[in-house]
Amino acid sequence: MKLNHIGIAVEDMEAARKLYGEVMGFKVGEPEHLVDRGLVVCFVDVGGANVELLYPTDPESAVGKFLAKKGPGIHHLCYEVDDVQAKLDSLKASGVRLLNETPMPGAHNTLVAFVHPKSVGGVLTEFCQPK
Ligand code: CMX
Repeated sequence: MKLNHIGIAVEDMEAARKLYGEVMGFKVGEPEHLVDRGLVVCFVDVGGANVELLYPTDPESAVGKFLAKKGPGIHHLCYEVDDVQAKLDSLKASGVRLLNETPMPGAHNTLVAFVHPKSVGGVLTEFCQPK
């Protein structure tokens, strides 16, 4: 198990890409529009793990609501596992509140699932499995 990415909610994707690329000097990928989730995501290679910039195209999406309530900043952590369904089953058995009972397709050819922040110390937590 390892850290795959840190999701960061941004108010302006182009400004954020410039900040991470030109100003901080990281390798910034191309934005990917996840239409069904009302979201544009963009991965930044920060060495070993990634930063995932998150820009909501829909104010009613999870990230849209987060931005309105808390403003820009860290939105979630994502851990990579070999078998996301097995991880969900074991978390559920331990009493952790799942937001997804079964994994769904995520960005970059992965299967992903989320766990409610209130059941894991206030941090929205995602698990992903490369397909
Ligand atoms: N990190 C920590 N706490 C968070 C949070 C976050 N990102 N988002 C919401 N919360 C907190 C709220 O502040 C609130 O706390 P208080 O009650 O103390 O004010 C509580 O969680 C609200 O919980 P809720 O009423 O059950 O749910 P919301 O409608 O606010 O939705 C959440 C929150 C996490 C359930 C919802 O955003 C969700 O289902 N997220 C998973 C999917 C997601 O975030 N997708 C975008 C990521 C990118 C991708 O899809 O790849």
